[in-house]
Amino acid sequence: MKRVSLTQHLVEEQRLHNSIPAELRLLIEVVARACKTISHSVGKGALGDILGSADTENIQGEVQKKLDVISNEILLEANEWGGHLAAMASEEMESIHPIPNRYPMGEYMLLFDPLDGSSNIDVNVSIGTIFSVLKAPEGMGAPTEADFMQAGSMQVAAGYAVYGPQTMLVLTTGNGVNCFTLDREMGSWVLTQRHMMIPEATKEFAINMSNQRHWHAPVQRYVNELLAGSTGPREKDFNMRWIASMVADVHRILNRGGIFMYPADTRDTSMPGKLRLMYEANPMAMIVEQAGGAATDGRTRILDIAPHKLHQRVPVFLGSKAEVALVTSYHAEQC
Ligand code: AHM
Ligand code: MG
Repeated sequence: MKRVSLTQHLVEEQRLHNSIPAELRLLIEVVARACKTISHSVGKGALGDILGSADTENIQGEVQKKLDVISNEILLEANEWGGHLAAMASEEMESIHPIPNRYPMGEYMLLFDPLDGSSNIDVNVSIGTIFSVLKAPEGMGAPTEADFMQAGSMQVAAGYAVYGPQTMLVLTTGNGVNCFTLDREMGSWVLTQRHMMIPEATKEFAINMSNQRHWHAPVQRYVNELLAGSTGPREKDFNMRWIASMVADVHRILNRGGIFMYPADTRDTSMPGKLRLMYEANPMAMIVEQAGGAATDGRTRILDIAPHKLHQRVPVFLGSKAEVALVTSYHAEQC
């Protein structure tokens, strides 16, 4: 197999589509380098003293794991000095992180969930990093949270790294989705899947079934039909998988087809769903759409949602197009 590195791939994409300005390419490479460092820490586990809680809480009131904090620091430090960014925002930080004055300010803004699937860290199950890149608004002064309030359709790049049996980087800059595997000996990202496309026909779904009694009627209806199997309205048996790490669940769906759901439920109307629009839903929605799939919040295309705050949560339905369309149509019938 001819090895194509991440750098070579980005340079070739730039030539082909003229869609990756040099600044953006460098920014993506810095993020990828940070993911390599995170992967190294993840791989050390107890030997690197990175397991367990950090005795701090994030803005959502969730207890932070040591690795949440370490990964956040790695991404901040790697991206501060390159001159490509105006500001960053992270699931683990209350407010935005403008680039310090000692460094030049660039024209992009980076958002990330540094370590997704935190509950899996201490049990050696796949976790990941999710990121999204926005353009800073024209003529922007000192960056504010308002500058980040752009719909997901404005993203210029999105990706995730999955730290599993292999470390992989899945990336889109708006011209399809490509996957790179980390060559641990060489320390380089090697292109291993070109133009990933989500299979249309599916027999798999991913949802946390323990919340079933709290779901709203459209989700109850959709999942009940899946569970009814070959004698039900769908006339086939479906299988269920839930890794509790969005990165790993979405990665499986990108490869095998299926639908991932984290719906809102009846418990708390002020917290619609668990996942965050800016750090999780938007980048994953861009990747999934670029791979021929779909992503909605049950009613609206995720990439069309106008954000109103940095840490906003949304219900998420994403994956194979026809499945997302069906569960979305059940929500529409409900009104
Ligand atoms: P995190 O960013 O704090 O790790 O939370 C997000 C994760 C997702 O990766 C995953 O899909 C979901 O939370 C799992 O939730 P649950 O514990 O309800 O199964
Ligand atoms: Mg997360």
